[in-house]
Amino acid sequence: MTTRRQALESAMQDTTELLSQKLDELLPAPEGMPEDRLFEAMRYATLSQGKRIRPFLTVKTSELLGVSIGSSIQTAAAIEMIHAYSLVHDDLPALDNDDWRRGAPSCHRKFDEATAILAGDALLTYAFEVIANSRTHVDCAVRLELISAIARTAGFAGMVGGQIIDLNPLHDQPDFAEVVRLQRMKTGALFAMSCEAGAILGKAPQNIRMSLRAYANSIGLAFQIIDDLLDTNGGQENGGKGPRLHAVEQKATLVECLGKDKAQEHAKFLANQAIEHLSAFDKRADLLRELALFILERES
Ligand code: GRG
Repeated sequence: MTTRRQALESAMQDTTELLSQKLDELLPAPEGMPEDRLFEAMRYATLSQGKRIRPFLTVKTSELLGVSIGSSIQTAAAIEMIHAYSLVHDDLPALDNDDWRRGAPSCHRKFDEATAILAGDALLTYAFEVIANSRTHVDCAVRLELISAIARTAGFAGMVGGQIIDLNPLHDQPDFAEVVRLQRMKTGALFAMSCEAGAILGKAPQNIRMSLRAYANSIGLAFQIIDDLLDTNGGQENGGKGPRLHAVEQKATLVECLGKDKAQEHAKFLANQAIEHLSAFDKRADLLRELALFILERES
């Protein structure tokens, strides 16, 4: 008998394969042009082995709302490009200064700093070109709504805003609410967007959109707590990032606020809360429910 976890892992594998094909098709390929190095860096950053959680969220929320896989995988590919850009830039010496990403040298270590900056820029801008394409959705109003929501997510009110707060903490001992706000912007915003994308593509009513965002907010925060717990333990086995104790110690995290045990408990509470947010859906949302539990138990 297939367990829920096996079903989730198999569904995630299917999405990963579809996504890899789509990214390979969309990303520019080196073909003897002066800009080949840029194309290679864009591919290196995007086609490497990530967990592909955000694309999975877009594909599965889309499926719940009857959206075609053609639309959802194209949208998921654009969102993954934005995720890849954020990792490339975050690893740069001016930000986290990480030599490793996804078990391999980070983009600026593999290529060079200037190429990594430009590859990140190109991935971010190309993501919007992909969303604007009619293959994303036939209705241009839907595409415009996606563009607007993704721009808000990636920009000063979301990922970039979260990143600057993370770099320049206001004071030494930020409280729980301040750290939650930071994590919502830095990590949670793209999780929420990945789920909301399905709702936008499916022209879902507001209550469904809100339920999916609430689900994503809860798993996004749980994901970040687990990530910080993994970072606290450090080690090369941690997603190939290598020991990051130095980085964690300087940053405001919920693990720091709550302590390891309470942080773990809070992540569990958030995963259960996420599952409750899916109460409007029948068993077709079971993979999303299982994902909330998977996030709690992940080891990389
Ligand atoms: C705008 C430069 C910039 C950054 C925005 C998202 C972000 C802020 C920085 C990325 C670095 C980082 C460690 C963010 C915390 C969220 C997180 C744990 C990202 C890694 O996500 P995974 O584990 O990565 O899903 P994979 O490699 O599996 O895709």
